[in-house]
Amino acid sequence: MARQEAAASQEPLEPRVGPVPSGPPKSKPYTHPAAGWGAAKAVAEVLVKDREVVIGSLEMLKMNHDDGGFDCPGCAWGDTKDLELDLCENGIKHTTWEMTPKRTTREFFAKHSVSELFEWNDHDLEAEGRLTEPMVYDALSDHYVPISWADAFKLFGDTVRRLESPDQAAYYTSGRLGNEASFLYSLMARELGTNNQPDCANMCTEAGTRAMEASLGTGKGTVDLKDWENSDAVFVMGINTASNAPRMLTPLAQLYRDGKKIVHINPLIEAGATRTIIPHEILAMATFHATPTSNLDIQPRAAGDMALMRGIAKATLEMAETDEQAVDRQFLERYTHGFEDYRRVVTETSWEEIVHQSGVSLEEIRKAARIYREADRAIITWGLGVNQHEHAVDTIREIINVLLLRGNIGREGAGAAPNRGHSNVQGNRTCGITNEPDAAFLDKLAEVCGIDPPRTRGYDVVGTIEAMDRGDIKVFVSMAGNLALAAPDTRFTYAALRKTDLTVIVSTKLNRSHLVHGKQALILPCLGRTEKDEQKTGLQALSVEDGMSMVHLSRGNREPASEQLLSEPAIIAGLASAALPDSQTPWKWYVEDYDRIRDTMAKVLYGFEDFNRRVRQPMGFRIKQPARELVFLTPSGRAEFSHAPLPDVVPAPGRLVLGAMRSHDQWNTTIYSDNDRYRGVHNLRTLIFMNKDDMRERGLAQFDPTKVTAYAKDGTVRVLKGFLAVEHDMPRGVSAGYMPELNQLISVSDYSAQSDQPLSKQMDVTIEQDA
Ligand SMILES: Nc1nc2c(c(=O)[nH]1)N[C@H]1C(S)=C(S)[C@@H](COP(=O)(O)OP(=O)(O)OC[C@H]3O[C@@H](n4cnc5c(=O)[nH]c(N)nc54)[C@H](O)[C@@H]3O)O[C@H]1N2
Ligand SMILES: Nc1nc2c(c(=O)[nH]1)N[C@H]1C(S)=C(S)[C@@H](COP(=O)(O)OP(=O)(O)OC[C@H]3O[C@@H](n4cnc5c(=O)[nH]c(N)nc54)[C@H](O)[C@@H]3O)O[C@H]1N2
Ligand SMILES: [Mo]
Repeated sequence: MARQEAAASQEPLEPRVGPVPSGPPKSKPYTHPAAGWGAAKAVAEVLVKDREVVIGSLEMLKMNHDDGGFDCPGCAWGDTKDLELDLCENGIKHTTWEMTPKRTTREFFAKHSVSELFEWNDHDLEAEGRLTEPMVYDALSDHYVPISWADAFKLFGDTVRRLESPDQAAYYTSGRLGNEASFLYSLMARELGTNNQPDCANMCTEAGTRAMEASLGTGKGTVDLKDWENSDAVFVMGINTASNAPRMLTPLAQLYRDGKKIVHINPLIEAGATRTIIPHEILAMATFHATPTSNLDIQPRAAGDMALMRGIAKATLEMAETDEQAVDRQFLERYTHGFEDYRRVVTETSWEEIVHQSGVSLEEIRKAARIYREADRAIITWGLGVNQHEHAVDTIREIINVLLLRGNIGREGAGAAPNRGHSNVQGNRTCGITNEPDAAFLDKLAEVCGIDPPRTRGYDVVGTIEAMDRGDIKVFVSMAGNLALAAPDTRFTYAALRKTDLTVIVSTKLNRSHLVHGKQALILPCLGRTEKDEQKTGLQALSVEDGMSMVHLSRGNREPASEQLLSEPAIIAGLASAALPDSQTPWKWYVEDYDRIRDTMAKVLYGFEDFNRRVRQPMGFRIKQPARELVFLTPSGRAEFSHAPLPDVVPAPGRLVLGAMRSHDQWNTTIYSDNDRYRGVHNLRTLIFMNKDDMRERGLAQFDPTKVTAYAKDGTVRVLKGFLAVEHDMPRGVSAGYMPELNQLISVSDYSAQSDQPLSKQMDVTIEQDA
């Protein structure tokens, strides 16, 4: 499909992603603290709805614990021994979603054709419950029909072996996949001969990884939970904490109580940036005692973060002229490289430009800089509001520049804290999932596993979609996830997926990626994280790595949703054995006992020595973080200042910047309801948040239908009609709505030249009345 064609259509692509609304849309500002009773009530509603009240609450107690429970799939926040009940509403929702008693059976598939299911909304598809057995697409009847596991593996094996080149297949990973499965999956792809290993990080946190690698020589964050507790100031940039990282509220509130400072940087003032009832403090909940979580809220323009950081650096350097302690000279001399050049770049950037590009007043920038100066130990954490822009890598490097100025790396209570998304997105990469593996890793893999891994760069997410469109990728395999909806340019992505010969989707519930399929298609249902994984030598556990680099075991304790489900490692071994009949890799033997996989991983992966023993320690183990120890694996052996000029991020006259983010009641492409409680919105997902003056200027009243036109870098134009305008407290020039609905406005060509990530938060749009 030509991009122009993909762009031409004016109708919203999906009938609806969220459920059919239960009433008229409502919007009023949310005035209660985050978490607390609203959250408790929401949890109760989910548990009652899924008739899992008792089981649900018992399961929760086993989550995130050091005594053999399972890792909460809700986010990648680190676990602690002390907080008995540091759970959150959204973690509970996410887990009970997997534990639903409902089943999507062969009778269901017999009743509904794929064309019919395609017309369903995504909420209703997943609401059918857990998948129960492998299914194959039957083109004659347009239905999915049952297939045995052996035949499913054979179909994959035969198709892959017929390819002219192993590079005609791509192996996508979503961040749910455990470490052992990630290792086996990437090994399979490389033994087959391809590095086409796109993953969800290509749309999520790639920018941060690249920035930190360039600046600090490591792609991982440098702080742990102890640091969070011991910080004097935390800067939270572009994260909707109350919805997407609720467990961060606990340290934020505790720091505030201790008189420490918290600064939120976000065009929207999110609920987590006001006050919270600390989730595990039952007494606080009972007395409605809320703790503030913010000392300063800064609302920059979209993508104004780099200019704001430059401003904080400039103010800090100005203070240093009279204040000996404002910058850490000793640290700069001993551990960094390029400071003088950076100082020059900062001096040459005028205050006028900084204020204009950040959209923040000089006074506010100085206020933030003062908080930064007065903190002995500071943490900067950032999320998608920073990662998903054109100049995200430069912006995150500017964040690191600011940290370096005051030696805020490698000290307790200080550091860089990229907020991760999926619970194991960091572990996927550690264990080999990447389209750009480094030579040292491949050498080790070759030596230990006796394979000859490919050395050329494979396709990432955007590259995979474009290659499918060209006909260069004929087999698409997906381990968890829902690429059809998560990827940009929905219409183009659908067309690209439909050109393939075979799609293989390993998942727990029915989703859009099963319905937008190749000529042949397999749905392979797997065990969820809460379920018992029984293999030949007994019950197995998988390991995961949280956003603070702690690796620990996750063990399910529920009976599987169906007897036919296989674990992800078992599915990978089945696929691999069918595609690689002469393989020397002992696939089946590995699956009999995951300790065997871990023994091999210990030999291949950096920092995994003695894996089996260390992962069984009470809280697991921490992967060595060189930058934390002030060891910088950069070419100079020092932390590198970057010197990028400020990009122009001010929208052209009449244009706005549109960002696609999450509502409170969704988990990526899984939509629980059409409410966004903390932003005060009910019964509506097809909306565009705008500043009231931007609305007035366009003659838009509350809930008026809009026509949004997005202008892509390649010159194509995409139009979306009928989404309702909703007034929100945000700067002029910024607009926002929800993913995945807004993905249809993002051209596949609109990815950052720095990170290759789709520009999910920086669409260039006009918004007008839908005549
Ligand atoms: N416009 C826009 N687009 C975005 C984003 C954005 O902010 N804006 N965000 C991006 C980001 S950050 C991400 S991470 C991606 C997400 O992209 P993906 O990771 O591909 O999508 P998810 O919605 O997380 O995947 C959900 C599916 O995973 C399956 N699943 C759940 N649990 C399991 C399990 O235990 N095992 C297996 N095998 N399957 C399971 C279920 O079938 C479910 O339907 O989307 C990206 N897309
Ligand atoms: N409940 C729940 N939890 C989740 C997820 C979920 O879907 N539901 N998804 C998980 C995943 S995969 C991820 S990656 C994370 C995502 O968690 P977040 O990073 O919070 O992701 P988003 O909801 O996309 O939006 C982030 C924020 O960026 C702000 N923003 C937009 N543009 C800018 C900007 O230019 N500058 C700044 N400073 N801010 C900006 C928005 O106002 C919004 O508050 O959450 C994870 N946790
Ligand atoms: Mo993510």
